[in-house]
Amino acid sequence: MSAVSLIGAPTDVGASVIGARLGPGALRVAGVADAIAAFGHEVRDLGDLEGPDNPLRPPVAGYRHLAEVSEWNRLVHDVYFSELEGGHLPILLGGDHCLAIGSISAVARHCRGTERPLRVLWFDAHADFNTAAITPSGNLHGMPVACLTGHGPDELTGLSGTTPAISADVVRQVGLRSVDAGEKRLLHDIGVECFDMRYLDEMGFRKTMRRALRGLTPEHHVHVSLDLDFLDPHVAPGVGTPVIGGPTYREAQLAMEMVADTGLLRSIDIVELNPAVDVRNATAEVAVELLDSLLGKSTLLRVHDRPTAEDLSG
Ligand code: NNH
Ligand code: MN
Ligand code: MN
Ligand code: MN
Repeated sequence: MSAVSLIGAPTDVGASVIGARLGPGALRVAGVADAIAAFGHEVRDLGDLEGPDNPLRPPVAGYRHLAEVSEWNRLVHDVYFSELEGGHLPILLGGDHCLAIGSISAVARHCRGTERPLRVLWFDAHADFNTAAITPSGNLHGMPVACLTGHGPDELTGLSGTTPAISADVVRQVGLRSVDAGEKRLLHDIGVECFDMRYLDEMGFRKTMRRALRGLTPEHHVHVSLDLDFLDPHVAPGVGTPVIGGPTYREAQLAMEMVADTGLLRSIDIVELNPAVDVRNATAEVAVELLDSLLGKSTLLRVHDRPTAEDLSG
């Protein structure tokens, strides 16, 4: 069984609400390492990265804290890449979602080297597809998917060694319900596959996840980027930018269980946890419970087969 590597990145340089810097500590308090060990994995807790402080400055030319965000992402990229190359399953403990530029750039570099096709599953209330020209906030945690697909500053688009790090067709976004106007147009023009809450309401989680997982082969590397504001704020209040109307606890769990069933999950981000606005660490605990499902918690429990086409049509 492969080892799981925990990489703490205690920063909120990509956000304007501060507090995500406390995320790694809260996830450790919620028992993230023991939860992983309970599945029989060796846990390599690499501790917390040390990067620049949050300078709390206004945006410059459309970006807030670009230098600090770049430095944090270089740090994340380097350690994430070396864990992947060592054959381990890295989990980024964020920190805000700008850090997924570093983690997914590392995954892209690793997949290029091993000739594995990549699928990125982006669970989020937001599309994170803003650019300097269209961002309403200048916050880089609203831009990681744009940067990864080549729309952003050179410091961030080139981290994987090739620009773009990934092509838009490897991404599936699930749970969207707050997409800015310019962002919506860009997503549409580029053709990112988005399963927003409207789609989830109409199709349900099972069919939606089957679509999001369609086309996977045994060679695929599946990366999950879990922004905790994906969940409804009644379930996960401890996030900086909550948006009402998100998935229930069980809907989110089913999504994670269906990812686990692929057997292809090889890297994870857990981001946007903000303990400063959480209630009794509940959001950190939910995050650990979602991780349980990603690692296969439901797998041994079923005594019957998975539902067949006939079960589902009836
Ligand atoms: N779309 C907004 C922005 O770009 C909010 C982004 N906030 C997030 N994204 N938490 O996941 O500022
Ligand atoms: Mn190993
Ligand atoms: Mn996000
Ligand atoms: Mn979000």
